[in-house]
Amino acid sequence: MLDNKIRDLINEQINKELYSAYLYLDFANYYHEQGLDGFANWYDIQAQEERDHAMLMRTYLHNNGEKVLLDVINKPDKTYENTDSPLKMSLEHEQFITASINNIYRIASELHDYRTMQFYDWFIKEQGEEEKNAEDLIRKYELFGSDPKGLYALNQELLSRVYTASSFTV
Ligand code: OFO
Repeated sequence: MLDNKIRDLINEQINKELYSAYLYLDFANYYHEQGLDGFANWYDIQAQEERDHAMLMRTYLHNNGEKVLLDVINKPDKTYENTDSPLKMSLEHEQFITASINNIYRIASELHDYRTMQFYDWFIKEQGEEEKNAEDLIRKYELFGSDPKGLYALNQELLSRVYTASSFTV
């Protein structure tokens, strides 16, 4: 059994991960509409990964005899003014998620909940990678996105991304 505070925070985090999936699907829809299938593919895969994160946390609660409480997932309400708007929003969103996961880790540490800290070690590393990926994409867009050939090449690069399930298990 986990401390109620930790249980509630993990349930909230599951909702945030599912919202992340929803948000990234919305980004993917936008890029499909723009004819940028590579960018759309990138965010389709991001959405799958976010769902996986939610499922890992769900399994963690189950394994610890805790109740999983699914809450309403907010509607993505973003408007995209430019082709790079989702890229910037993605970085901001990942920073928000990192702060949220760090908060769970901090509280687990205060409660001497070493099991939860160990579980979230993987997510802390993952967030570092996701923030870096988001920053790299913004940078590449700044370098190549304004040139049609550059944008085409970047779109092709993102189209080659394939989904691989995480090797992390609970
Ligand atoms: Fe769930 O990995 Fe980022 O947000």
